[in-house]
Formats: sequence, structure tokens, C-alpha cells
Amino acid sequence: MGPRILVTGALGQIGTELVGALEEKHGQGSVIATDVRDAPGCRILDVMDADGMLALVSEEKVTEIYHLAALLSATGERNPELCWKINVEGLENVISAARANGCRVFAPSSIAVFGPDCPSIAPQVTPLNPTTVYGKTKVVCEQLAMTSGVDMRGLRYPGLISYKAPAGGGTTDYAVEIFHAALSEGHYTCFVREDTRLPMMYMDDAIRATLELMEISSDTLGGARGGYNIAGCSFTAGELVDSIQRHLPEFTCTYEPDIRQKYADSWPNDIEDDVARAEWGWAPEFDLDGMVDAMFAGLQA
Ligand code: NAD
Ligand code: AKB
Repeated sequence: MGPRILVTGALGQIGTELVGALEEKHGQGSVIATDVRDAPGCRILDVMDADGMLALVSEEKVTEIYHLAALLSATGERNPELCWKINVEGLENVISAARANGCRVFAPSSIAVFGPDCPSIAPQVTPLNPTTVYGKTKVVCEQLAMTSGVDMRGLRYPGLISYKAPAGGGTTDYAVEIFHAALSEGHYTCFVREDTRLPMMYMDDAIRATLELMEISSDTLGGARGGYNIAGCSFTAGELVDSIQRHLPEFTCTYEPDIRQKYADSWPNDIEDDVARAEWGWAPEFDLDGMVDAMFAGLQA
């Protein structure tokens, strides 16, 4: 028997692609996609509903939970109490259901765990003093991975770039929105400065990293299991514009930083992923131009 998989927050930017990748790997019918929103092929599950979660996991004999439901940084700063509830209490409900049913859990972390005291190229081990409530919830998530008694793993995803679903209320959303604006308007007004450099990753790399991490035997994972640094490509908003102009030479971008600049400035420019490379062989495939080419190919198809 293969795994029986529950995905929370399945209608979001990552879930839209991860559900299909899990079905491809483990077979049609192996994945129960859930979200608080309604959509065909997706069951309603609010991660705040502890009893509903426990009942679903038990009745469906779930063996693995990919817990994607969360509020991201920009939405989280607008609703800090709700962000804490959904991101921390929601995760606690997942852990309780997993513990009662012997499930393994994937719960993503983020580059948002880092704060202004982190070196500009973030090492795996460094003080975690985020300024956003979202970042604080991700630090708690990583700590719970070490203390919950459940086989729980996570990745510190960089800003993820994809074309199949919109980005969901984060600071790195400009790196997704810019493609849609470039193709529809020929112009984008970017909400961070041109020189803002952040760690980013094309979605294919992120999905592959997720599947690879969940394949590894628990014994070989060390103290970073709650949140491995994984690097994709790091670039400034201006460098992204230059790469897009290889496809659309007339494309223009202006810069009007808003509150999200502050969150971006609190995060590192790049991350060191030596521990993930050594422990489970992580290596990215997409650099900036490769990612931009893949985005144009996907959006124009
Ligand atoms: P998203 O915002 O696109 O999707 C989140 C989904 O969760 C949405 O479909 C939403 O409807 C659902 N949701 C919200 N509240 C819920 C609730 N109470 N119960 C059930 N579902 C609920 O987010 P995403 O980009 O797919 O991110 C998924 C995970 O990956 C999150 O934990 C996020 O912090 C993490 N992450 C994402 C990125 C990124 O760039 N996308 C980067 C780092 C970490
Ligand atoms: C956000 O910007 O909030 C997310 C993230 C990096 O966690 N994309």
C-alpha cells in the first residue's frame, strides 16, 4: 500500500502544483486535497477545526499530511492575531491529528524566519529574530518539528515563482505579478525598490525539494529537519526586469515601495544551503534566466 496523503491549503500557490505532483508520484486517489475555500476536487477543511481534522485523518487512514494552509507575510501583518491563530493553532491541530494516527508531516517554513540581525547570506544556523508575525509563526513551526514527537519536516522556501496560481499575499509576490503585468500591460509598478535582492525559487525546484525531503529516512535528517535552507536563485527586482526584457524589450517597470519594502529589507539577500546539499543531496535547477524562460513558456502556452 502506498501513502494516503492529506494536503491542507491545497488551492494556494504551492498546493495547486503539489497535489498533482503527489498524485503523479503516488497514484490517482492517493491524495485528499482540502482547503477552507470551495472548488471542484477539493474538500472543505478549515485547519482551525481540530475535530474535523482528526475525524478526516482517522476515517481516511491518512499516513502523510502536507500542511500548506497559512497566511503569508503581507496578509499576516494586516491581521497579526488571525495569522498567529491560523499558522500556529492550525499547525497544532495538524500535529494532534498526526500524533493520534501516526502520520508524517511536511510543514513549510520560510526565509521569513530570518530577521535584520541575520547575515546577508543566511547560514543554516543563525539567530532567528524575525520582525513580522508571519516570520515568528514560522520559527514556532520549526521548533515544533523538533519537539512534537511527530516525524515532521520543513523547508525554508524562498519566494516562490510560478504561473499556475496567483501568489497569496506575500512580500515576494512582485516577482510573480510582474510577469502577468508584463504580458497584459507591458508595464509593472513594483512595490519594492529596484535594488531589493531576495532569495527566490522557481516552483518546479520547490516541488522537487519537497518530494525529495519526504523521501529521506528520518534517521539521516539532522537538527535542520524543521527548516532546511534551500537556495534557488537570488536577484534584485531590477535584474528580474532585465531578464524579462530579453523576451519583451519594450517592457517597463517603475518602483513605488510600500510597507512590504520593510518586510523585504528585514530578510537576507541570499541563503546558504550547504546542509541540505550534504544531508539529502539538494541542488536547484533553475537560475534567473532559466526561471524567466520557464515562466514565459508556461504563460504563453
Ligand atoms: P497561499 O496563500 O497561496 O495558499 C494558502 C491556502 O491556504 C489558500 O488556498 C487558503 O485558502 C488556505 N487557507 C487559509 N486559511 C485556511 C484555513 N483556516 N484552513 C484551511 N485552509 C486555509 O500560500 P502558498 O504560497 O501556497 O504557501 C503554502 C505554505 O508555504 C505556507 O505555509 C507558506 O507560509 C509557505 N511558504 C510559501 C512561500 C511562497 O512564496 N509561496 C514561501 C515560503 C513559505
Ligand atoms: C512571503 O513573501 O510572505 C512568502 C514567503 C517568502 O514566505 N512568499
